[in-house]
Order: sequence, then C-alpha cells, then structure tokens
Amino acid sequence: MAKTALITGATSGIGAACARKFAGAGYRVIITGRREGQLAVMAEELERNYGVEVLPLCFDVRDREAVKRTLDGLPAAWRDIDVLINNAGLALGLEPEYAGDFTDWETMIDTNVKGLLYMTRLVVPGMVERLRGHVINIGSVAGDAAYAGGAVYCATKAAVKILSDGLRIDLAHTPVRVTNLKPGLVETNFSNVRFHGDTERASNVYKGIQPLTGDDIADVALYAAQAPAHVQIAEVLILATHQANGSTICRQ
Ligand code: NDP
Ligand code: 8X3
Repeated sequence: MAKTALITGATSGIGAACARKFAGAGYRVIITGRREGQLAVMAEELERNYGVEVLPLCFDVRDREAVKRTLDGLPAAWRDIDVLINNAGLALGLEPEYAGDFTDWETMIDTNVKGLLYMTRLVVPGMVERLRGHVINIGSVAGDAAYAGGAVYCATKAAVKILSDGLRIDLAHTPVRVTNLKPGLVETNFSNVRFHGDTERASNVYKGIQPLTGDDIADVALYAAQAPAHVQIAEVLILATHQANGSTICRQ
C-alpha cells in the first residue's frame, strides 16, 4: 500500500510544493490549511496530475480542539501517517522587538510553535506504535540567529530547531526519524503575509537575488523521507547561492 504524508499549510508555497512532490512520488497525501476553497483546488490538481488519493482537511493549527477533533476523526484508511510535514507557519511584521505588535507575536508563536507541537503530539504516538514514521519540520535559517526586526519570528524558528532536537532524542529508541529543514529566502506568499498584503514591499525581498522556490525545499524533504531506513537526515540548511545567512544577502 502507498505511504501516507500529512502536510500542514499545503494551500501555498513550500507546503503546496511538498504536496505535489510527495504525490508525484506516489504518496497518498493529507493536505491541510485554513482555506477550504484552496484546499479543494489543490486536491483536484493532485488527484488529476498524479492519480493519488488525497484527503483535504480544513482547520487552524492554532486551535488545539480543532486539531484534536480532526485527527481523532481521521477515517480508518487515513490513520497510518508515515510522514508528517509540519510546515504551516508565518512571519508577521519587521518591527524592532521593542515596538512589535502583540497580536502579530501571538499569532507567530501560536502557529509556528504551539501548532507544530499540537500536530506532533497527536500524530507521533501512532508512528511509535507502528514502529514507522518520519517528522519533517520546516524551520528556517532565521532560527540560527536573529536579524533586525525578526526577533520573534527568529525565536519561533529557534524553537522549531530545539523541538526537533528534543523529539529526535525522545524517539531515538524507535525507528521514527526527525528532520529539521532550514530554508533561507524562498519566494512564496510568505512576504505578502509578513507585510500584511503590501505586495510591493514583499516583492522587494526577492529583488536582485535568485531566491529558492518551494520546489527546491520539497526536493530535500522528499530526499530525507526516501533515505534508507538507517539514515536520519537530522538537519539541513538550504540557502540561495547568494545568501550566506539570515542577514547576509548579496544582491546584484
Ligand atoms: P506561504 O504563506 O506561501 O504558506 C504558508 C502556509 O501555512 C499556507 O498554506 C497557510 O495556509 C498555512 N498556514 C498559516 N497559518 C496557518 C494556521 N494558523 N493554520 C493552518 N495553516 C496555516 O509561506 P511559505 O510556504 O513560505 O511558508 C511555509 C513555512 O516555511 C513556514 O513555516 C515558514 O515559516 C517557513 N519558511 C519560509 C521561508 C520563506 O522564505 N518563504 C524560509 C524559511 C522557512 P492557509 O492560509 O490556507 O491557512
Ligand atoms: C524565512 C526566511 O530569512 O525571511 O524563514 O526569515 S527569512
């Protein structure tokens, strides 16, 4: 039977690219996000292009009860999740830490940290029971060091690194693997969201440099998932060629 991958935030960007990449490799995919219409469009595209089974699930990863209700209510045929890609996440704002917006902070922490934890807590026990599974967290270069105006976002991605490391330690006695992928600049809807819909400001983020694409990250996720069972790709930093770290970007 084909393996099953659950991808959070599969309605856009890196998550959508992972859904396509894993479906293309023959995985059945559970795609999640908050936008029901977009999930339906993705599901139809994946079924049509790759001929795989798709289960779209609409919920907000910040809503612990909704996450639990949805995962507890998974149809029997979809319960055995082989790969969990904790991708749903966002940055909001680029203000100095002493001037940031409380609501933006709470949204980032609730989504990037608490949402990832809810998913992990509810999916991983089944993996341990079945002695099979892989958690791929989408961290960031932003988790390696702070950059100007990014402190809270960077802190959430530093948390993703530590939560990945902790989970790997707690699962070391099992065959379940944990990977933390740390992309640099990837051109997606990320900056539009960060700048609250200011598309001009968002497009400037990718000016003068060839950024990564969602596909570039999905390639690495699939590689990690398909590595032989004794190989655990623990962490990968993926940068555009002209980016050296979170704050060193060489623009032409
Ligand atoms: P996008 O904005 O294109 O995609 C974000 C996805 O997350 C969407 O599918 C969105 O779905 C989903 N999402 C956001 N909030 C929630 C929520 N509360 N509940 C459920 N789903 C949610 O951005 P990216 O693809 O770039 O971002 C994906 C991940 O990659 C994030 O964790 C981001 O931090 C990380 N990342 C991005 C980088 C970049 O440069 N783009 C670099 C490094 C890491 P919907 O709106 O339907 O809910
Ligand atoms: C997203 C990459 O550098 O914009 O995590 O924070 S960055």
